[in-house]
Parts: sequence; structure tokens; C-alpha cells
Amino acid sequence: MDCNARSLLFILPLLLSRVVPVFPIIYPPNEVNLLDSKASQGELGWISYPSHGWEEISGVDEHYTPIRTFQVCNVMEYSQNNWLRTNWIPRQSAQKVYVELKFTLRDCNSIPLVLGTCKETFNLHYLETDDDQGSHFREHQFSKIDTIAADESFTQMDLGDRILKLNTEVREVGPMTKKGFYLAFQDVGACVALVSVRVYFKKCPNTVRNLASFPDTVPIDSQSLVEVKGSCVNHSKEEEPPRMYCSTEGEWLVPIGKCLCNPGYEERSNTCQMCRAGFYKAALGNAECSKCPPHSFSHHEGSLHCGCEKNFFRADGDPASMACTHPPSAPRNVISSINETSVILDWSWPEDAGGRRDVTFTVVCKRCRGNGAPPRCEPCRSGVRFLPRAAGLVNTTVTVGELLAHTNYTFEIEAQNGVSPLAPRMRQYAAVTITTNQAAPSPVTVIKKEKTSRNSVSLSWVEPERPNGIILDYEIKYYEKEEQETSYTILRARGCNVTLNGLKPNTAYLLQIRARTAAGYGASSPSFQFETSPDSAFSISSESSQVVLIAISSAVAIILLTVLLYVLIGRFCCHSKSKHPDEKRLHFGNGHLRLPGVRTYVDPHTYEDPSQAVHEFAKELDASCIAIDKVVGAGEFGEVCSGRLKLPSKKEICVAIKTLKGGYTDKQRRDFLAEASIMGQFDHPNIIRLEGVVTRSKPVMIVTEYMENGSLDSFLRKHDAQFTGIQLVGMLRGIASGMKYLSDMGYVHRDLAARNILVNSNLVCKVSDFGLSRVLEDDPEAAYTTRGGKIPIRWTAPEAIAYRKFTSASDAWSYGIVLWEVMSYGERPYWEMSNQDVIKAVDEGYRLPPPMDCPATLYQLMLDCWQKERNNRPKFEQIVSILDKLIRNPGSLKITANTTSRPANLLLDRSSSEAPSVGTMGDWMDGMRTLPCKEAFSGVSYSSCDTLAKTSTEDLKKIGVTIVGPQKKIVSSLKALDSHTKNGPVPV
Ligand code: ACK
Repeated sequence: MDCNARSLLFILPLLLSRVVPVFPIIYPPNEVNLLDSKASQGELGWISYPSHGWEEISGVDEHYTPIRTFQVCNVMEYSQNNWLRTNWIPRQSAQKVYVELKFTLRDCNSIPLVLGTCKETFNLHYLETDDDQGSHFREHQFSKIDTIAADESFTQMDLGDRILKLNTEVREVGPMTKKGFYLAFQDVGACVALVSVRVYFKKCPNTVRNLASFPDTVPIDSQSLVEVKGSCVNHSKEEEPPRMYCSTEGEWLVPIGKCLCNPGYEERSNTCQMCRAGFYKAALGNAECSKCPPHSFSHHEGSLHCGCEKNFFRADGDPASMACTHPPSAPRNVISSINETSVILDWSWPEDAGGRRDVTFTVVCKRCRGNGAPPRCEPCRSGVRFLPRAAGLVNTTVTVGELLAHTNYTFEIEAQNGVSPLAPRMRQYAAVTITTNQAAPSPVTVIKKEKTSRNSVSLSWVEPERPNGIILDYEIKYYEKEEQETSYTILRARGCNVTLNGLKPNTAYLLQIRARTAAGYGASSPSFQFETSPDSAFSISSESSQVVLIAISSAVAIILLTVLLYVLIGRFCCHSKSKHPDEKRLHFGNGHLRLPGVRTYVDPHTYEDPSQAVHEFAKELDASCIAIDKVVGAGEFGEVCSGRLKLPSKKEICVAIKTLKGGYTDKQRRDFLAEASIMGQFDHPNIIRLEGVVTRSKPVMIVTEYMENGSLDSFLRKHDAQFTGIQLVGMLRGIASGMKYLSDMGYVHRDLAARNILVNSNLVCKVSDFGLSRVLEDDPEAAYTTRGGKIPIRWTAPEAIAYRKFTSASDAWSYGIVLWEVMSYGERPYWEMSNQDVIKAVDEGYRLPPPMDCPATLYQLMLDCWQKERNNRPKFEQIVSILDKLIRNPGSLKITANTTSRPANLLLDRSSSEAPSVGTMGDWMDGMRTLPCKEAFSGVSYSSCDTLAKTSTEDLKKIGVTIVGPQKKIVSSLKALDSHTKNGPVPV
């Protein structure tokens, strides 16, 4: 190159300062350089062929940073073929590469005398190889990429003006397959300066989108888009698998799916960061952390929820965003309006609802006795009715009905909200105490005309639905319909029937009935109309009436004679029959010593043909003599009905009729009638009397006397606390007397319980429900024992449970339980304890505690009946005589077991025969360990009597003593202990 030509180009580097950017070049992030001539500080070491062609020249840029450029300007000579080859460029992962050339080119026109030789383009070539071939160069091995022409070429004038026209050209090369390649620039006679050469490929740079990170991805040339799976950033979870596409241009396209920050984390600059203290995030998602709601806090970072401040709570269903709340304050302004035996309670909303809207009210009914302070209260019986209900009330009113008359009640009204169960100590209630009035009986509604004649009418009626006490009598008021009540007659009847005599024939009458209890008369029944029969067609003259009188007298005399004869024959027959049972005496035996001269019971199963036994002991009745009125209950074999029995020449009587339902088996029929065979052998005022059986027509029936008040247990529950001590003892005496008769007969009942005692309108109790093994099958209380038999555990003596030793002594044990049932007005023995626990407790020596207000003598009698050693239990004869003494000396009933010191340590007490004297606190606590309370008390530390004596039922509930009976007993025993320790040890 001559000096002139060179001088045309040598100035180029000096001019660069005008064109290179002032700031360092930043390449797009999706371009990865494989070669950048500008980045090289020293010689590039590219190869020129021939060596006088391309020339490497150093210069400086505007920062005085050295750069390397290549120039060629052999424009004066023909046939130029100057090659400049780069060093070997490793391909890396690129498939397609881009070559960016920056160059200047001299306009041939601006150079004098070069026409014909001067060119204004150069060629770009490449050669792929797997390794660096060093300086080895073969022109023909290269492939041409393109001819590069300048968009703008510069002239002499430009040089003078110091304006440089830099061209930038980019060419794609690929797809490449070998490990590397060379580029070569072929000059064919131009005046060109290569200012920079940059070789790069494109990639999609790693990035985070939708909380998923995507790695660097190089596009594949054969495919337009590459699908890339993202992975969730730390502390996040995939909601939908994240994906994106990388284009050949190195651009990320179409993000799909996303990740969500974990609970306790929120999204901050493409990452999931922990919530700050005082904030929380409960759920997965990209929502921000929320500030803790009122009355809650979070002291740590990354909280999922905020904890509640002291005395504030969150209910199970409360969202984390909800403020912490507390139980409401007590309801206010409770007003009660009493209407006989019901009360309407109204109150105002509590002042503080605790920050919640789910406030409801619960009303607890307590029945309180005694005038002392504090009064003794116990939960009301289940018969009390709440309208609409007792718990979960949304309105501030409730009606309580079916309360007992003249009784003190306390109602505790508690406002509750969703967090009340979490804060038992913060619960508050308002209490109101009321005394009910006496309720009169409800009106008689069913009246039936039984028989009418010219001058009389017989009527019967059904007891009022709600007697509200014992009905003393009924008032029957009647008058002629036409006289409009200007004159009327009043009669009184004790039972549910009456015959009105002296009526006018063929006359219409109106009648009303009302019942009377201790509370007075109830409302009258609606008017009931009846008519007497019309006069007969002829009237009897005085003479003929004398004839009639004689005829009647003779007929009566004949009837009387016949009856007398019948009785005599009957006596004779009975006598001969009574021998029969004695012949069978050998077939039973329970070790019981029977009294001489007393008839002995015969087991009907000892008869080869049990139906023979029925006819031996029970009278066959004609079904036409029986009228069934209504169903009163259900037995195992069929319904129990009430009805009437009218035997020829006998007064009609009320009866109970047990029926055998259709489809029975032979065995069922035998078992059903066995009861009649047994009952028919008894004749005692305290044993239910058999009237007869119907076996020759269907349905098969057992007819007994009717007991107006039904079974004793439900009767007592219905009349809770309504009887005097003497009345109760009277009932008990009856039962004991019936049992004495049975034991004298050698009959062991096996299922003596209040539910199997029937009560009539005069409060006479009669033992019922006889049978053999089937008695127990029939009893819903009976449970299977390990030995396979079915036994009513709570009523049965331990030896009978353990090895089926049923005797009159085991009946005495059951009698003790009946005694307890009566004195507690139908409470369930051992409350909700399981049968297994009852067996265990009794076996360990624990016994039921005295019922509330139970006379000490009666409780002592119970304990005696519950002696483990059966021979130590009283005989029924002794029981009858103890009760007789009590009746003669009612004052002795005033000393109650609860107030005497003796049973102060009782809960379910050890029987007196086994209980050691209790002198120390430790012994006493030992004595306290009843089954339901045992575990509970073991967790309680007791330091002094004072603290124990202050224990309330609420406290006991907290330690797991939830059964009401033991709760009451523990509390009263603790109080008793308190006085005991102050007054000295209690003798047991
Ligand atoms: O408690 P209650 O009304 O009295 O319900 C039961 C029901 O039948 C099933 O046993 C009643 N019941 C049984 N025998 C008689 C009877 N002789 N008189 C009146 N009711 C009876 C019992």
C-alpha cells in the first residue's frame, strides 16, 4: 500500500473518537458474545493472506482504551484477493450465530485514478471445524456468507470535515454443527477499515415469571419455539405448572401457570418473603400479608395467624382475619311472670356481646329447697318443658312449663357466644328465683254414657290429662236441660264413674264434671248431654205391684240360696285342689325356710303340660265379658290395655288386659301364660290380682286388676316431692308386705324394681311382673352377664350377678334399691354409671348415697339390705316391722341421713359392715373415691379442709365429675367434712 493510500485510512482510528459511544457498550441480555474484537486489548493475532493485504492497526477509543482494527486499501492495483481470517471461535451451545461488522468504506469516486480497480464491497466467509487449525489456511475451504457493501461510504471531504460514516452490518450463520468455526473477510480491492467484529448467539436469559424461575435457554434452530418448564421460587408452591416458550430471537413468550407464596410469606420483587412481625398470612397465595386483627398479635416474622391477647379467643370456625373476641356479659333485666306452674322469662341483651354476633342464650332450671342461705338446689327434672327450648335461644324470652306447684326455682340465664366454651371462667349469667303457684287439674274431656234407664244413668270418664297432683274427688253437676241451670244437683265421686239416680224419665239433662286436687277445683268439662229412657207403656197398679214385689223377693231368695251352695262347693273344690301344689313342692327349692301352714308356690314349668297349670291357677274368662278401652303400654308379648270386666251377676270392674300379639310361637304362648299361672297362685293386697285368662279365643289375654297410677317409677317421677314421708313409707310397707308374702310362698321374684310395682288410685303399691327366666328377658334393664344370663344389674345382689344365686335374700337387696328409688322419687340407681362400673363399685364395697332428705332410718335399712353377706340382710318380715314402727312414730322420719354425721363420708359409700372409721383427711379422701370420681380426684391436690369445703359443683365439673348425683354428694360431703374436722372425727 502506498503512502498516499495509507494516509487515506490511517486517520480512521483518530476519528473513532467521534463515533464510538461515550459510555461503555452494554449488549442486550439475550446476546452471548463468542467474539468481540473491541474487547481485546492486545493484538488479535488474526491471519492475513497475503501478508501485505489486511493490516492490523492499534488505536484508542474516546476513553483512550486501545482497540484493534484491520484495514486494507489496495485500490490502485488490479486483482486483489486479500483474506483476513479470525482465530478459531468455539461455538458453545449456539446453533445459529450472528456476525456484526462495523466498518468504514472509502467511496471510490473520491479517490483519484482508481477507476477500474477500486471496489466498494468485501466478502464474508466462514469455515466450520471441530478443532483449531492454527495458521493453516485454505481459501477454498471457506463458504461465503455474503458480500458486504457499505450503506454509506466516506469521501475526502468527509475526512476533512472529520465526519466518519460507520456502517454496521449483521449476518446470520448457521445452523452450525461443528465445535467451532473461523470467519474470513475477503477484500477484492476496496478501501475498507474493519472497526469491530462481534460474533454472538442469542439465548433466552434466565428469568423469574409468576414466581417461577426459568433457566438460560438457547433456542434450537430447527424449532421456532422451545417449551421450558419453570420451577417455583423458594417458599412458594405450584398452583398450575409454570411454563414458557423461548423464541429463536431469545425472547420469552407466553407464560403459563404460576406459583403462589406459602402461608406466612408474601411476594416481594419476584421472591416470597416472610411476613413482618405484626402481620400474618394464613393461606397460600400472592396476597400481601395482612395486619393482625384487633386484640391479636404476631411477634415473629412469617406468622400464619395472630395469637389472641389475654382473655380474648378465637372460635373454631373464626377466620384468621377476624378480631379475637370474648364471652358476652350476663343478660340484663330478667323479668319473670308466673302463671300457675309455668313461668315466662324475659331479659335484655347483654351489655357487651364480646365482639361477636353469634350470641345465644341458655336457661338452666334449678329446683331449690330449704329457706336457709344458700338454698339447696338441684337440676330440674326432665319433665320441665322449655318453649321454644332451653339452649341456643336467639330471642330474649322463654316459657318454662310443667313445673311443680308451690316450688322454688332458680333460673340461670347465660348469654353465650362462639368463644364461651373456651373461657369457662369468664362466663356470666343472670339468675332469677321464683316460686310457682299451685296448678289446678286440667278439665275432664272424655265422658261416656255406660247405661241409661228411666230414672238413672251410669257414666264414666277419663282422668284429666294433667291432674297436677293427686285427684281427691270429682264434682258432678247436672240439671234438666230445659231448666237452664236454675236448679241443679251436685254429687261427688272418688273414681271415674258415677250413677245418677232419681232422674225424670224421658228427659234431657246436661252435666259437667270437674276434678279436685289439693290445689282446688280444675276447670269444668264441656257440658255433656244425656237423656233418660221413656216411661213404659203401662203403669203398674198397686195390687199388681205387690205381686211383682213377692215375685222379686222369691227370686232374690232363690239366687241367695244358689250363691250359698256355690260357695260351699267352691270351698270344697279349692281344698281338694290345694293339695295339688304341695305335691309339686319338691321341684323348686331356694333354701328358703317356709312357714308352716302357708301355701307354697308351684313352678308352672314343673307341669308336663304348662297349659294345665294355667287352668289350675287361673280362671278362664269369656272374651265377651271384657271390653277394651285403650292401650296403656307395651309389654314384650303385646299391648297392655285398660278396660272393663263384667262377669255375670258381678259388678263391672276396671281391669288391665295384657294381650299376646298374633303370630306367637308355642313357647311364647307358654311363657306368656306362665305369668298368669304364677300370679294366680297369689292372693295378697300387695300382689297384683289375677282376674283370669282368655286362652280359648284370640287374642290370648291375661286380665288383672287395674292400677290407676301405673308403674311406681314413672308415678314417682311425675309427682316429684309431692308426698309426705309417711305416704312414702306407706307405699314401701306395702311392697315389703307383698314381698314377705312371696318369700313365705317360696317365690323369688328376681326382678324387684320400682318399674315392676304398680300403684292404684289409693296409693296402694302392688308387686307385679311375674315369670321365670322370661321376666328378665322382658326387662329392658336386664343385661347379659358373663355367665350368659340376663340380669338387671343395678337392682341385683352381687351373688346373683356372680353365680346366679337368686334367693329371697337377693330380693331383699333389690328391695333396698327400690327403697332408694322411692326416696329419690324415681332417680335411676347409680345414675349414668355403666353396668360394669356398678358391678365393680359394689364389689369394692361402695354403696349408693342417701337420697336427698332421706330419713336416716330408711337409709340404714337400705344399707342393711345391701350387706354383702346375704344372711346379714333383713328378712321381709323384719322390714315390714321396721316400717310399721316408723309409721307409728313419724317423728323418727325427721332425722335425715344427710344431716346426721354418720354418712358424712358417703358418696357411693362402703357398706357399713366393711367401712373402717374415718378419722383422717387421707382416710376420708380414700372413702371419697367413688368410681366416677376416683380418677378425677386423683388429679386434685388438697391442702386443707377449708379449701375442700369451698368446692362447688362447678369445680367438680371441671375435674371431670359430671354426674349430678355424685356432684351433689361430694359437695354436701365436703361441707359435712368441714364441720366434722372442726367438731372432731365422725364415727361410722
Ligand atoms: O307405667 P304404666 O302406665 O303402667 O305403663 C306400664 C305399661 O302398662 C306396660 O307395663 C301399665 N300396666 C301394666 N299393668 C297394669 C295394671 N294392672 N294396671 C294399670 N296399668 C298397668 C304399666
